[in-house]
Amino acid sequence: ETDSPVIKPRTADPQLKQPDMYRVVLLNDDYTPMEFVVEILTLFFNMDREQATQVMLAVHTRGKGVCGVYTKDIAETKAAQVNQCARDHEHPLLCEVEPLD
Ligand code: TYC
Repeated sequence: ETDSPVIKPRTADPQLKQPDMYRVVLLNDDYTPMEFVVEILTLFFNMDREQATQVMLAVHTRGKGVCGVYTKDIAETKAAQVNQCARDHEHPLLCEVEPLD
C-alpha cells in the first residue's frame, strides 16, 4: 500500500477557443420615431424601458450605439430582425454588425 494513485491533471483542449464576438450597432436617422427605437430595443435586446431609452438617446446624439455583443450567427440574426421590423413599419432605421476585434 505504498503506491499513491496517479491523477493526470486535465487542461483545456487548445483547439476549443472562445468564439469571435460581434457588436450589433444601431444607426441614427432623422425620421424613425424615438418610441419605435425604444420598442425595438426592448423587443430584440431584452432591455427595460429605462435602458432602452438611454441607448436610444445615445444613438440619437452620437450617431450610433451598441445594442449588444453576440456570436456571429446571433448578431446577424438580431440585426436582420431589426432591419425587417423597421422595413415592415416603413421606418429607415438601420442596424449593423461589426467585429469586436
Ligand atoms: N433621431 C430620431 C428622431 O429624432 C430618433 C432615433 C434614435 C432614430 C435612434 C434612430 O437609431 C435611432 N426621431
